[in-house]
Amino acid sequence: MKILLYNPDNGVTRNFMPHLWMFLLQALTPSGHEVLLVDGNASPMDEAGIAQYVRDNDIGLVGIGAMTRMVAKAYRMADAVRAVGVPVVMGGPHVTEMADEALGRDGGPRHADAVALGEADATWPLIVNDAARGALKDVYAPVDAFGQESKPSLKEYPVIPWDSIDLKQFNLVPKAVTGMLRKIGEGWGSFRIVPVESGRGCPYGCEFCTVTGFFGDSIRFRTNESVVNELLLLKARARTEKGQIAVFFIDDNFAINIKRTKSLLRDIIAANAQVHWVAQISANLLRDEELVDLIAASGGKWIFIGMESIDPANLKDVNKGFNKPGEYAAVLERLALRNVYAITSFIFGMDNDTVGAAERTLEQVRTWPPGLPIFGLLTPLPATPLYKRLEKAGRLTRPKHWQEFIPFAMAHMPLKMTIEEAHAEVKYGWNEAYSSDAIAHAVESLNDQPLGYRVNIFLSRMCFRGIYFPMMGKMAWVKVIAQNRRTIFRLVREGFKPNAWRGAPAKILASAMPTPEAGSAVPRGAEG
Ligand code: B12
Ligand code: SF4
Repeated sequence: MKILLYNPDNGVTRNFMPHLWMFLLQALTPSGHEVLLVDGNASPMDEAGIAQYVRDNDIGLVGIGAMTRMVAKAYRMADAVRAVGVPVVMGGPHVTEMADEALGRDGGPRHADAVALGEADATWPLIVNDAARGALKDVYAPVDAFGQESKPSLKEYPVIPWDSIDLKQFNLVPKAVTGMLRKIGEGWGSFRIVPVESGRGCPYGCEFCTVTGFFGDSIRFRTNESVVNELLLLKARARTEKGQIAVFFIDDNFAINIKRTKSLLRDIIAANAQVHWVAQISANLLRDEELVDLIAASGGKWIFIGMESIDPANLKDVNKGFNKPGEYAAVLERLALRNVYAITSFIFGMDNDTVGAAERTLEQVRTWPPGLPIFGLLTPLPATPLYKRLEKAGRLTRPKHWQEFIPFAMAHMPLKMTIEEAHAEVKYGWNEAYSSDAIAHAVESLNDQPLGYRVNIFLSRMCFRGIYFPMMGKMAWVKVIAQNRRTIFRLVREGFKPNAWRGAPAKILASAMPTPEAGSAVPRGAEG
């Protein structure tokens, strides 16, 4: 049987990384079946397109995964597939919480023939076998022999064949320049960000987050060896292709067990498996100097930190009081000293937010080492404690907001401002943080660093603009480049100076530590 795994486009941001679930389920598919992958963010498709694809390729089963924000599109695509007589199974965080919606048991239309609840590592092979003999059940739940919910241990993690998977649709280098860029240094003919997980679960239970409910508070890890082998495979592929691969460790809190994270990072270094990587780590865990040393030495370049708010009252409200805004600056300095920078994520529309929250946040951000700030609105995702609290208080204005997804739009009444004011805050945050002045300031703050670091922060800010600003067309890009022409001109002029790409690579020279070697994702010059 031919199986299509499809991930709908999210309708807001550009895709910079494929979704792991597709590769994982592909690797877990019983032999004898062929699995095709289509990520709508990279290969846009509409309802007619998917119906045609399914017919042309003689597909016998379609699997669709979706976050809440993509589920309306996912349902439309599922309807189109079912209309041509091919069964659809849906999985992922949204349908796990809203299975009745997907199955049409809540009074609405049915969109899926079957729903996979929770982690589908163990149920996927059963689903495929049932589909192959035309006997799909409505619901597949991961349970043990006693009918109790069971979570995969991750100790027996499948090998994802990264050396042979077709990754063409995920190359971030524009086609027109791949030939030329292949010849530069170790090769820049392709640049891909690849998701890798080293563990699952987070016990912190922040009020707005799906993770603790979905993955459970029992944390599970892969073996160091299996993660290291995956990195080695990716590194080898980058080298053969004369391209670059960076890894996004998608663990919700990559350092949730610091001892184990340190041991993994040491093994990565020992096996010479360093690639440049990004990971999500909460600020409280970044107090540990040795951990930060190992992050830098093992190839860590960007750490995603869910700061959420600079107001302790807001943090307490959402059960994230372990974030201490008073230490944000120190945490970021500790990273920056090793030339590791942060993607700092903020949420507006929280209960203690008042008008001006975005500017107050930016006042702080401007005093920190440069990074990539991102902004969102507090969103009641189904089955989260936040959803339940707001529902009980009668504050949900769009209780089924996912049925009509609107980017950057509140679905509940904030307490100390209006919905429109909250929208204005998030818009202000994006506009100000990515203005040409803010970008120039970020670049200049690294004037004591080799040019590579300044080019890196400039390009990263540009990429984030491209990813997050709603659908930037060619003309919008021309405008952005024109607005940033002074910074671009300065960087280019400096690039031609002798020794421009050399210099002390970091304020702390971790001389005792090995540095990431050739084959990593940032130009060699950035290493100084
Ligand atoms: C990586 C990641 C991202 C990436 C993008 C996604 C990508 N390209 O991978 C980035 C960082 C950009 C991102 C951004 C956002 N994310 Co995000 N992200 C994640 C994260 C950390 C990992 C996803 C992952 O790969 N998990 C590992 C795989 C193995 O798990 P999985 O995807 O759930 O798949 C398993 C099962 O669900 C199931 N399954 C999944 N799909 C399917 C399909 C079929 C057919 C079947 C049978 C089974 C199945 O089987 C898999 C194996 O067990 C998750 C949290 C988490 N730990 O999952 C949040 C998460 C998915 N994100 C979330 C959110 C809210 C967002 C944002 C909206 C946040 C924001 N406010 O900006 C944005 C929007 C993203 C967008 N562009 O639309 C929520 C989604 C909740 C929900 N109900 O929708 C999550 C769960 C985190 C949370 N805080 O609650 N995210
Ligand atoms: S620390 Fe992050 S992953 Fe863990 S519950 Fe809080 S928001 Fe979710």
